[in-house]
Amino acid sequence: PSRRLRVLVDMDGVLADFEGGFLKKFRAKYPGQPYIALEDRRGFWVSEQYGQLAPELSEKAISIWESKYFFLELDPLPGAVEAVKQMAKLEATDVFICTSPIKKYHYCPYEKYAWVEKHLGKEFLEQIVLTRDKTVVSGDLLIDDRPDIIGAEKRPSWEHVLFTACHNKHLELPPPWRRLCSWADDWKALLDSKRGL
Ligand code: BVP
Ligand code: MG
Repeated sequence: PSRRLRVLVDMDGVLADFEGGFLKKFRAKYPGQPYIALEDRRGFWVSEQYGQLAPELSEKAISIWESKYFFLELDPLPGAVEAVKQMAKLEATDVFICTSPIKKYHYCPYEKYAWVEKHLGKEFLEQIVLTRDKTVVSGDLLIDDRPDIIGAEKRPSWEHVLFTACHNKHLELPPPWRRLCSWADDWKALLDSKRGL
């Protein structure tokens, strides 16, 4: 095959443990407040589900990821760092980290770059795409935990493969949707299925 494969890999919920980091810091900052165990998470928006528990919990939840060091201190998800480093070394394969910053921009964009440098190394700073609209980024695959990725481009070039997360694991995906269940799942076979098409 003459063409290189371009893989877009999401960050929150795919490389970085947004849900786990959120819950840990929420419980530390608001002890005694109700919270949602990861097994009970439903729906992409943490703030919405917390708001359903009690109206004031929505803004309390938001205050967690708007805080300094929230994004920087997220732990990598199991196997994520190793997988992305291996992926980037594959022949004829370009890997980009495609991630949406929150609109409160004071810390998040900086900390996303710092996280990538810390866990993946300086070389990967070249591979970061920060965008609120992933449909305008071209690629063969987008590995992302958000089920509904829409935007200005109605026919994105990538196939969205849903990365399993606590909030999406119960969703039944109609064909031809595919999942990557974790980084222990066969991501190399997934990439190979897109080569030479
Ligand atoms: O920056 C993260 C956190 C934010 O959305 C972005 C998800 O990025 P991707 O992984 O899709 O690239 N975010 C925001 C809210 C509520 C905002 Br009000 C939320 O509930 N969950 C969430 O992830
Ligand atoms: Mg995500």
